[in-house]
Amino acid sequence: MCRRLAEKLASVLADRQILRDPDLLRSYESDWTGRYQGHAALVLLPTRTEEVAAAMRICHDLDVEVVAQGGNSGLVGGGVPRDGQVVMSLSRMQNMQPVDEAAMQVVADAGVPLSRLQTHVRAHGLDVGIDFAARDTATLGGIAATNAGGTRVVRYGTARRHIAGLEAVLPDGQVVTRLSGMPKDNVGYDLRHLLIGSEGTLAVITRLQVQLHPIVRHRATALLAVDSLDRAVTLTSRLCRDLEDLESLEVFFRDGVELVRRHHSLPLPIAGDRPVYLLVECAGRHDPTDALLEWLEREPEAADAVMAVDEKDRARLWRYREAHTEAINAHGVPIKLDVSVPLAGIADFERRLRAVRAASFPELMMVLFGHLAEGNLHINLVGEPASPEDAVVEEILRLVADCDGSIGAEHGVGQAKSRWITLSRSRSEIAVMRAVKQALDPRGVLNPGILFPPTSVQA
Ligand code: S2G
Ligand code: ZN
Repeated sequence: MCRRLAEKLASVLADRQILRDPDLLRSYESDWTGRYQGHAALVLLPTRTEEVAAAMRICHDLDVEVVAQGGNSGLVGGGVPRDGQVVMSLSRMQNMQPVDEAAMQVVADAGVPLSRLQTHVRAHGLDVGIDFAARDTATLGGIAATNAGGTRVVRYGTARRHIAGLEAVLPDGQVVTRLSGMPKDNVGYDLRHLLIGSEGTLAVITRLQVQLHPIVRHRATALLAVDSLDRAVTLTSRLCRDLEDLESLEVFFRDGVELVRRHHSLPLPIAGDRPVYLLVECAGRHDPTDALLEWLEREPEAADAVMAVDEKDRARLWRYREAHTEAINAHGVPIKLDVSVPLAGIADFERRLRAVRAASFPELMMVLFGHLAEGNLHINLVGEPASPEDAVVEEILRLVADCDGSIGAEHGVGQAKSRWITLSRSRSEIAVMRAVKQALDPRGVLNPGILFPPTSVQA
């Protein structure tokens, strides 16, 4: 099969676009945390949609499974092969069209890293409403496939709100293109929204039309230290109510700060040893500093706060938040669970989660951080669990469900949480999702084992 497959693929791709050498395959076979490893039969490096379509058609006709991969910055094992799939890497698809200033949109290939797009559009006085620490590696295709969030969701929403159109290759090689970009283009089902968040299970997204917004050049950033997540939630509600230029509201805790401080030899961000930190950033066309400063001065709960005095100081404060991932990974390969809980119940969830850890897996270090305004916590567990990892994951995800939360917030479901989707989706919802998968990918060649539970697990 492999020889016949390689021969057919050689008729549509150049030899340098078909990787076979195990040493060359390796970086595509493991996710960046090292937690998800697999084996690729081949890695394909198409440079444009037509090549993806031709290669997809060949794989489909030979019943060869395909995993689409962007920057391989995923966190749930959704973009790495399991056992002999072909990896369709979009990393060579990096074309960006000129910015459409009238519509404030731009069409870009799926393999463009977020930071490249940001540079491209900022030169035109426009910006992307999505941002997060992995901006140099995460690509537009993966951002769409997982409906990524990041640190500006409180103001601009998740990826779904920023994709005005897309082009994708269906499992049988057909190309669907909807790049009209018009705000009102309602003719039947919206394939764009069906594919956003589908984690490469329905189609390979190859181009995106990104909705931009006028760049905001003035930023004011403050770090608050508070005594509990309850207090942080109270402040969050007030900040969202009072500050029209609020753009980021990030929460992290004493233990994560300690890890970052040790990893980077940093001082305490604020004098004193407080359990919870809230990073607040406002951004506007006019300087929001005074508004934020006045709010801090009149808010009695914000007694312990520092304001960034300049760009360098702003970056200093953000580092305590953005360095969490790397500091955790330096400590060991984490079990990462990205969940959402209704804001009103998130403090109670945190207490119960810490109690579960203490009772069920005290041997694991647990670091929490995330995007508080949307109730999104990133749960990181590091160490050798005494019980099977699945048992640890299941106990936490069942607690999330018990707190009316969602087991998937912004990283996708991937391999990591597929067996537990019934905790956040009803059987009828899963039946509809399976029907859509069956309709678009009847041979099941696209990203099998992702999103849906293994058939052994009835869901
Ligand atoms: C974040 C990505 C990294 C992680 O930093 O907001 O979504 O470690 C995360 O979960
Ligand atoms: Zn996040």
